[in-house]
Amino acid sequence: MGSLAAVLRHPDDLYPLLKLKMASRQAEKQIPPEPHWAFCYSMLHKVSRSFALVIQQLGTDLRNAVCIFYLVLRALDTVEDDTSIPTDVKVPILIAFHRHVYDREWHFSCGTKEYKVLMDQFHHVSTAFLELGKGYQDAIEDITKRMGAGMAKFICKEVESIDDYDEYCYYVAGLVGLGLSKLFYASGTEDLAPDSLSNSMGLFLQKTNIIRDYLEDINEIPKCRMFWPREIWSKYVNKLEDLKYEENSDKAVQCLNDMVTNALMHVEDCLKYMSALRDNAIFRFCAIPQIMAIGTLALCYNNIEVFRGVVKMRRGLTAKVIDRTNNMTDVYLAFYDFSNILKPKINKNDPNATKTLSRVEAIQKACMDSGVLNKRKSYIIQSELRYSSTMIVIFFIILAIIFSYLSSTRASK
Ligand code: IN0
Repeated sequence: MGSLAAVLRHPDDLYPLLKLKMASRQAEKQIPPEPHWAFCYSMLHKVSRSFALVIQQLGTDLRNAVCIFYLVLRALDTVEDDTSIPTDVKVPILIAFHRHVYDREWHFSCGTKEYKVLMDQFHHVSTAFLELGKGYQDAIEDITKRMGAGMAKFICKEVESIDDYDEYCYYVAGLVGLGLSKLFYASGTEDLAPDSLSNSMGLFLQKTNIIRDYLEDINEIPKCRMFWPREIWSKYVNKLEDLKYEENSDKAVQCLNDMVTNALMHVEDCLKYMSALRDNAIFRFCAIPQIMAIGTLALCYNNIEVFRGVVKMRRGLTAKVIDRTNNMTDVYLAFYDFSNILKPKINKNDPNATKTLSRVEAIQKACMDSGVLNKRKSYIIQSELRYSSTMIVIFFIILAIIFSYLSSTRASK
């Protein structure tokens, strides 16, 4: 019902939604016949729907490498997240994970739902890993080793300072950026990107997830760890969980805005990274999650709902982003548009208003300096406005028809 109402409110979502549905069906039909690859791709579809779709467009060898990289990282994450595993058992598993991927016999039962299946049947992932080219295997092994060690370091360490926050995000997401850049390079289609830019790509996505998932994470049972740095939240409340209580709404929104402002710092690096990509499939694969992230931040900024429920981009807008992101012009337009949604939400009484505004303006300047913005109107927001006026016209036409029908039936009585 909710999605029907959303489509009625945004009728131009319908076409991209149908296209996405068909692409998703098509991708599910293209699951390879070999049992280990079939397991890996169906697992990928289960744990990440839109990611599984964009991955599908990569060339076969790179696609297989990214699929395995993704599942290995998810498995590592499942071990890190499972609070029922005692630390003295967990730490050696995280540290040795890069060696387990070479061992077809290895498995460790943990996690829940689809992640439990992934862990129980991890031999399919290692069998597929062993079929990848050496360049891909080395990149996955290296990143898994560094990430496992970083996760182990943070098992007993709280995220206190902003430096800790950046360091934690580097281990769990920045390294994913470094690894993907290595895989793209190994595929022979891209130059090796500078580590600092690859890191920013991961940090921007991960910080957005950490902001968006505040309520889900704080309410998790058994208690999970939180990643909002004390250096930020302690300016507003005494305990991180106090942000969710109604009496602290003003402070909560100010803290949220501080977190969003911190995440925005990575945008210029991300634009630089994407503008250097040559291969169209790799470009789309990288750009779609980035646009989703800036869209999510624009939605979360100054929004108390982050502390009350789920704040996510509607499915139709996601479908539009997937459908309409094809080149750097689209990326600049989307970043410009979403910053324009965020900008008027900046309240001059917010303690970080000046900082936020200068970050937003720096992003808009980077988009403007690309020289492509004047050439085309935005694809996301302009069309939203156009369609909402279309909807008003349609509404009045329907009203006129009903009115004339009622008047004619009354006249005939
Ligand atoms: C990712 C990233 C990802 C994709 C493309 C390029 C990247 C460059 C640098 C770093 C990460 C990059 O994308 C996924 C996106 C994803 O999974 N989206 C979910 C939706 C959601 O809201 O979570 C979906 O269902 O589609 C991502 O978030 N991460 C990720 C993990 C592994 C790989 Cl190989 C690529 C997770 C993270 C922690 C942000 C890096």
